[in-house]
Amino acid sequence: QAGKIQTLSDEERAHLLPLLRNAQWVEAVGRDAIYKEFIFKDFNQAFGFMSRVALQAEKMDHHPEWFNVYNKVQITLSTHDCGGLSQRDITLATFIDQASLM
Ligand code: H2B
Repeated sequence: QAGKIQTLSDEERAHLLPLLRNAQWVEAVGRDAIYKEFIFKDFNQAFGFMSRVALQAEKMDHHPEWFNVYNKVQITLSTHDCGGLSQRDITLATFIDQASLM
């Protein structure tokens, strides 16, 4: 995590964005970010998921933008340190998908 974080290159995007799309992540409108909506059985499941993500985000020092109502969690990932999508967002998105299946 040393050095200045950079937004993903065109080459990295060409490779990664289709994989993210397959996992239901979409490119945000009007900004360099990715977005996904998660629906759980109830608030307890949603908040358990958010707790797992929160602990990992703090470990990574990389935090989601998110919105929760009851069983719904909407997440936007972007890296404000570089003003766009970086490898950190990809790493966190991968963790988030795993955490949503627990
Ligand atoms: N989270 C996200 N999503 N993007 C960042 O650039 C970021 C972060 N930077 N969490 C971290 C914290 C930075 O502000 C602190 C000072 O390390």
